[in-house]
Amino acid sequence: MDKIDLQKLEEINNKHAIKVVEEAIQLCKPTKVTVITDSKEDINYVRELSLIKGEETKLKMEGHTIHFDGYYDQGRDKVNTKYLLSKDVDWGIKVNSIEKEKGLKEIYSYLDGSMAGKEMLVRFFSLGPANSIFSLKALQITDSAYVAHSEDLLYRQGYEEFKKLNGSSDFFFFLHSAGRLENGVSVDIDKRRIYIDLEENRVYSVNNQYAGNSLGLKKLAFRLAIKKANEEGWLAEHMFIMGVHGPNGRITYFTGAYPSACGKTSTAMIPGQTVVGDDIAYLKKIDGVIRVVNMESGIFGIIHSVNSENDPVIYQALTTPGEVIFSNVLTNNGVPYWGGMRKDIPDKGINFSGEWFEGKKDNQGKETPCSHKNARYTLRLNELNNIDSKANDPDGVPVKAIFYGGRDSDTTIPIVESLTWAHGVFLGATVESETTAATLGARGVRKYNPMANLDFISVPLGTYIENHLKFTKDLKVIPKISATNYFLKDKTGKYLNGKMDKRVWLLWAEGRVYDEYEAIETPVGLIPKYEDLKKLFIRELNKEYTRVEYIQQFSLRVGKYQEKMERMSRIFENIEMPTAFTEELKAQTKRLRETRIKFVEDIISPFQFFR
Ligand code: SPV
Ligand code: MN
Repeated sequence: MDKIDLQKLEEINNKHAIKVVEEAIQLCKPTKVTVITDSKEDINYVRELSLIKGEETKLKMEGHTIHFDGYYDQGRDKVNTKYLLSKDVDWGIKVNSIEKEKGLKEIYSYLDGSMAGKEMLVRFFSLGPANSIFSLKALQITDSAYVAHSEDLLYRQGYEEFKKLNGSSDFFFFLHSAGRLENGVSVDIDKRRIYIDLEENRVYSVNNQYAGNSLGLKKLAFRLAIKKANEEGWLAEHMFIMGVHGPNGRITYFTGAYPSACGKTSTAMIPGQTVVGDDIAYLKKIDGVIRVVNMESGIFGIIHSVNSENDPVIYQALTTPGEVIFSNVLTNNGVPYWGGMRKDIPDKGINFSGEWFEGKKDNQGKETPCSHKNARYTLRLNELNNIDSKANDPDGVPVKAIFYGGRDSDTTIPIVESLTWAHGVFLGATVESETTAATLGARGVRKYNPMANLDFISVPLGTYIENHLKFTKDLKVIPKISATNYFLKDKTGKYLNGKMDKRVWLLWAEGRVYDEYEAIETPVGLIPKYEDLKKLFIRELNKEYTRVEYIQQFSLRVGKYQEKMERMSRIFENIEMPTAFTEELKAQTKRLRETRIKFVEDIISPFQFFR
């Protein structure tokens, strides 16, 4: 490390931070170490370095670049992401772990000398707005300029914030090496490891580049934050945050949790509303009100199907000058293309598989698409014309409503408001979703995913749910919770709802916060009345919403719900859960059974509940 970098490091005046940097240098043996502050020059240096090293390439449009991850490194690696645990734990959910000493030995062996001939970047970030009681600090060390650059778009600078730690060790630490590279891509994928040390608030990641694996601040910091939140009585959630714009200029803040690739970003981007965040939220109780901040400041979003009609705001940002990193899409002549963009796609170019041409097959004989299903864009929220004016407010925004949803083709109705907070927690805790391309492995398999957070929960499930249940204690305003499902299909496999219908569900729930709409009580919760939806569909989407559509979408599929409760009973049978949760499961099951006896039919029209 040269003098200037050393001075930058020493200026933060934190012996713990200096120690971890020293240890990382000894282990990874970089040729050069560069410390990045919050200055424009330093941030620009990272941006340029990524181009010089070829991790990113310039596209035609000003500020746009493209990055490729390895062919086998296109999603989160759940198999090789493990907790380092010194003793066995029973969290009630499957915990992927490795004995700590053994795991450390293994990952140290992969990290040993991993940066020989390379440059180590040392970066400081703030998870949450500056000068905020919500925010945590994070130190990222990486040999990937792409990783450091992405984090610069996605997170807030923290070099100055680190100085405010006053020497404390209360920060997260992430050490990443992309490992051996060929054509700018990690090659030792069989040695890809992501090991999380909850005791030390540290994560080691090696031999990978896909952001969900490599960027410490994304899902790895999230796991550390969940543990911290549970210990301290706040919530770290896989949630968007948005301002829903109701009548007369009223803005009501919502959060919503959805599994990866199940409509979280597209909900936050619904036209006419404003976005605070699209992935990770920190919620705290302040003066009897739940307030929330986006711990990020950018979006790492799925690009598939982003087009001017489905996602006009993002599409605009992706097709105009501004700082954007495209990853794993197709390029031809410096122009990016992706599946579902509704533009003519050239029949050849470069994509995540290398030289691509239409009809190219992988080694299993399957056709390689022009862009990967999990191809992404990375940009700062302030590139978007719908950013909420309070997106960076250190006090956060007040939460009035919460959505939970999964990808469910045959059971849950498009929107249902919970009967109580505890019932809402139950709805969130029993989310099921069909798997997607956001993680490696099979797609379309129904999986239980509590609060859309199964992959990230880092404490016993019972403790995690208890933390939600007791969150309303001493609250002046209790947010309304609703469960949504955007993926309901008819018998022929056709989706029953359009992508923009979310806008109606949001506005209905917004009105419900102020008791402006009546609701129909059903055994699974409170549902909208046809007349209210009809008006909202006309007002918001200029669409005629028919009674037939309403009946198709909002009929209670009692038999299917009962099957779901049977699956839940089996799951929770062996998990230690809070009594209030178990009571909700029992009560839900009983209400469904009674309904079945009373109505006999398997599918009950919403009009039958309304009299
Ligand atoms: C998700 O998969 O939930 C994401 C992208 O937000 S990743 O960074 O891969 O986690
Ligand atoms: Mn996510």
